[in-house]
This record gives sequence, C-alpha cells and structure tokens, in this order.
Amino acid sequence: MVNLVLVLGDQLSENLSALAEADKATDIVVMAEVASEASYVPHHPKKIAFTFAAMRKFAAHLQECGWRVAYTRLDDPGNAGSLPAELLRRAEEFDTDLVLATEPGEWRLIAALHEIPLRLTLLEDTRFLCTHAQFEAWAEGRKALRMEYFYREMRRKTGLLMEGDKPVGGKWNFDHDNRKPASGDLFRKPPPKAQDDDILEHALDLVESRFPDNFGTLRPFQFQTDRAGALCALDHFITHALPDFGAYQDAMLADDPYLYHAVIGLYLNAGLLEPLEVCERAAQAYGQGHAPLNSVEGFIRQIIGWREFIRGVYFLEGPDYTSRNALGHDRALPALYWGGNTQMNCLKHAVGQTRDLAYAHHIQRLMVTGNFALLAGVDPAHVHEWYLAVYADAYEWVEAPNVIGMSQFADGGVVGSKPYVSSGAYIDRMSDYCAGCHYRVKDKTGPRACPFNLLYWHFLIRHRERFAGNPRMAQMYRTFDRMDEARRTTVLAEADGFLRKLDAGKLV
Ligand code: FAD
Ligand code: DLZ
Ligand code: SF4
Repeated sequence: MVNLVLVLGDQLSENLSALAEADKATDIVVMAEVASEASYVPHHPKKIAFTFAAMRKFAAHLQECGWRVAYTRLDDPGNAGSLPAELLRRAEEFDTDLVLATEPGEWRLIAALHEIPLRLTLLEDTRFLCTHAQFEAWAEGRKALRMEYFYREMRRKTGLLMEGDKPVGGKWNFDHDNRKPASGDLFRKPPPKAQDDDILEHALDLVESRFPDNFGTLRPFQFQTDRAGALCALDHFITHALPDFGAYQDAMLADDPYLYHAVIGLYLNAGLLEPLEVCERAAQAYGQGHAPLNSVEGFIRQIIGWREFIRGVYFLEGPDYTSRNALGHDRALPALYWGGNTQMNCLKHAVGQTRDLAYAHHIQRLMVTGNFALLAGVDPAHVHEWYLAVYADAYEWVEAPNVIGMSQFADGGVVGSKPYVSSGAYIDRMSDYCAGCHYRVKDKTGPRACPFNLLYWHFLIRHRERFAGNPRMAQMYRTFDRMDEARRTTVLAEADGFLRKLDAGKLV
C-alpha cells in the first residue's frame, strides 16, 4: 500500500528519516500550508513567508528528484486547514491509511498526529546529533543538568576540535577570551540578501494579504529560502564573521543587528543546513588558520552544546514544560513588546529590530527583552508566546527551554542554575544603547533612574527566600543589605511605582 510521507515546514532536509524510509517509486510526499500551523501564535510575517517559500522550493526540488508530491497551498480551495485534516484528505485521495512521518519538534503536533485514525509510523528525527535515548541516559541520575558537561560528551562523540581524548588547545571552553563590547564598523558585511524570485514573491504576496495584522515588517525580505541560499549564508559567516564571533558574541549595537553572528538558526531549524556540516566548516576554518580557537570553539559549542542540550531538555521535561511558572509571575506582557512606545532605548532597539527583521541575537533576547520581562515579573506563558511568534527561527522545541528555562527561570532551574538578571550596568557595558536613552544608567534612584536598576533589586527581594541561599547569588544580597535603609526603601518604592505605570499602560 502507498505511504503518505509527511514533510513539515521545518523538515526540509533531503536526508529526513521519513524520506529515507519511503519508496520514491510508490509513496506520496504530503506537504501542506495550513491555517492551524500559520496561526497557533501570531507568527512574524517574515517567518510565515520564509516557511511557505522554503516549503514550495523544497517540494519542487523533491519533484525534480523523482518524488511524487501532493502539495497544498494555503489558498487552495480544498485546503482542509490543519495537518491532520490534510492527511485524512490525502488518505482518501490516494486510497491508503499509511502515514510515515519524522517526529515533529512540538508536543502539540506529536499528539495531534497520534490522534488521526490512520496507521502512523513516527520515526526519530536523525537530523540531531543526540537521540532522545542518549539524552535520557546522560541525564539519568544527575542532580542537575548542566550544558557544559553535556557539551564535552558531544565533543567526544563528534570528534570536533579533539586531539584524541583531549580538547584542542587544552581547554573545553574559551569564553574568558570573549564578551568584548563592540564599536561601529561601516565595513562589517551584513549577511547576503535574498534574491527575488517568483516563488518568494508569491509567498510574500500571500502573507501580505492573509496576515496583514501580524506584528512585524514583511518587506524588504532578507532571508534565504532554499538550501543553496542557506549555504551562501553559511559561507558568508565563515568568511566574514566567524573570526570575530567569539570576541563579540555578547556585544550589542543599535545600528548593527547582526554584528558577527551567523544568522543561520532559521536555516538549521528548518532543515536547510545540518548541524554537523556547519560545525565542520567552522573547524576547518580553524584548521586553515582563518579563525581563532576562541571563536570556533564558542560557535561549535552553541550548536553541538546548547542547541542539542536545549532540545534534550524539551523532550525530557514533557508537554507541561511550557506552562511552568516556578516564580509565580503573572504580569501581562507590556504593550511595548508588540511595538508600543517606550523610552527605554535598549528595549526600543531590541524590539524594533525584531519587528523589522524577525531576528535578534542571543544577548538581545536574553539580557534585554528576556531580562526585562523576568525583572518585571511577566507571566512566562505570555513571554513564551511572544518569542515563539516573533523570531524566524522559533519552534517550540528550541524556543521553550530558552524562554521558560534559560530566560525566565520558570522551570525552577532545569536549564540554568541561576536566573539571568542584570541591572542597567551590564547593558551599558555590552552595548551603545544607554548613551541615547531617556533614562540614566548611572542613576540608581530618582526620576530618570534606569528601570533595570530599580527592577533588579525588586526582583531579588521578591524572590529572596528562593535565591538567597544560592552561592552564585549571595553576593548580590550582601550588596543590597549593605545599602542604608532609606536607600533600600526608595529603590523598592520606585520600582513599585514603575511597575504601576507599566500596568497602567503609561509611557515608560
Ligand atoms: P549565533 O549566535 O550565530 O549562534 C550560532 C547557532 O548556535 C545558532 O544559529 C543556533 O543554531 C545555535 N544556538 C546558539 N545558542 C543557542 C541556544 N541557546 N539554543 C539553541 N541553539 C542555540 N534559538 C532558536 O533557534 N530558536 C528560538 O526560538 C530561540 N529562542 C531564544 C529565546 C531566548 C530568550 C534566548 C535567550 C535564546 C533563544 N534562542 C533561540 C537561542 C539563540 O538566541 C538563537 O539561536 C540565535 O540568536 C540565532 O541567531 P544566529 O543564527 O545568528 O546565532
Ligand atoms: C512555522 C510553520 C508555519 C508558519 N506554517 C506551517 C505550515 O503551514 N505547514 C507546515 O507543515 N509547517 C508549518 N510551520 C512549521 C510547523 O509549525 C512545525 O513543523 C511545528 O511547529 C513542529 O516544529
Ligand atoms: Fe536600557 Fe537603562 Fe540603558 Fe536605558 S539606561 S538603554 S533603560 S539599560
């Protein structure tokens, strides 16, 4: 009997396990643009256009390779509206009840596929380096899951930057050479722009007409939408940015959204690039003397370390992970996250860049938008929904542990051993935002005091019982306790005042 081979919008890889198991001569590849996937959160228009254009190009590529593809466009009259409904429609059309699929990256979709009254074979997603079983075995019996130890296992497993059983350069991690602030450089080359073509143009027109109210700017559209383009983006990164990736990976500049970042997360997550090929290219650049070890090690760690670790946590922790709220935060997400006006220059830039590009780099996500939401006590479910919607690389398996875990500490410490919170001083050190801000980063109290300075203490005091015993946080509490009492009272009262203004929707 014919198999329906489901290929999802983030499974655009020729070596996908479902395709490898299928028979090109008889089986039918099913791909569908559906309203349910396009609207489970209000995705950024660029993310939807990227997904549809890349799906269409991948379907055409499969057809060129001899596959029979049943492709449904969003505006096709027969579109059944969801992936399960599309599978049922195709099952009737091709008179079969067999479905072959690679495991989706989201519990929601895995559950939905299991509910379809068809015979489903769900295969492991072999595009990742660490299987569920390997991650579970690694996590078994550990008091805490720490990425650094997992990463060493992955280095050993892949042999990347290894000399026998020893790490190249004698150390696993070169982060102490990194974390430098950056200054503007007119000659820094941004990633290559998308070439206009009919498929992309049609996808852009469709998104423009069907999702006119979604937060985010659709045009100009800058992303690549096929494997050849993604490989160009990778080449660009290896040639122009990798050498400085390490040193400046935590830096932020108002006029340079990309700095030395790779801007390949969306290609990796959609299946247009493979993690190992990307890391091998970086390791080769080191071998050829083109990029220093601190950059290459740091970059490889993000991919075989963080990316795989984060996915392991998502599947280990189970479907309830996204509803965790260990700190009991319940504030609504401030309107400024959806483009509302703010006088906080760092947030204005991080959100503005997100709106325009569907991209912000790690430190903007963690230490500006994430830090503020955490300090302000925003409900992590709202924060999760925002991140899942606004970034072109956002899929739940990778977004949720980064947001619920790393950024909001809502998992109570599964991903991180302490919350990522900082006052304005960190943002000032790593960026040029503060110079152009209405607030004064040096002011700890008073009408122009940087809100991060006020909220930082408010957060720590709100959660004193939980964090005071954490050895990595004890120093912060000692600092607070050394302030004179009047100052402590003022800081907390001003923080309360700021939060009241925020809740009232006043300009902050
Ligand atoms: P670079 O900085 O150049 O890093 C190279 C690659 O390393 C990335 O493309 C990515 O594949 C990988 N990587 C780096 N850090 C992580 C990480 N923490 N988790 C997983 N992979 C990582 N990444 C996503 O892919 N999707 C998300 O939805 C997402 N949401 C995030 C939310 C928050 C609050 C935070 C703090 C981080 C999030 N990240 C997410 C991780 C990281 O910010 C992005 O992977 C990165 O910014 C993508 O841009 P880049 O390709 O230029 O990455
Ligand atoms: C993100 C996305 C969007 C916007 N649209 C589709 C779609 O129409 N069809 C599809 O197969 N996939 C889409 N995707 C990607 C899915 O949401 C993704 O496969 C799941 O979230 C699992 O990671
Ligand atoms: Fe952000 Fe505070 Fe700096 Fe303004 S002063 S940019 S609010 S950190």
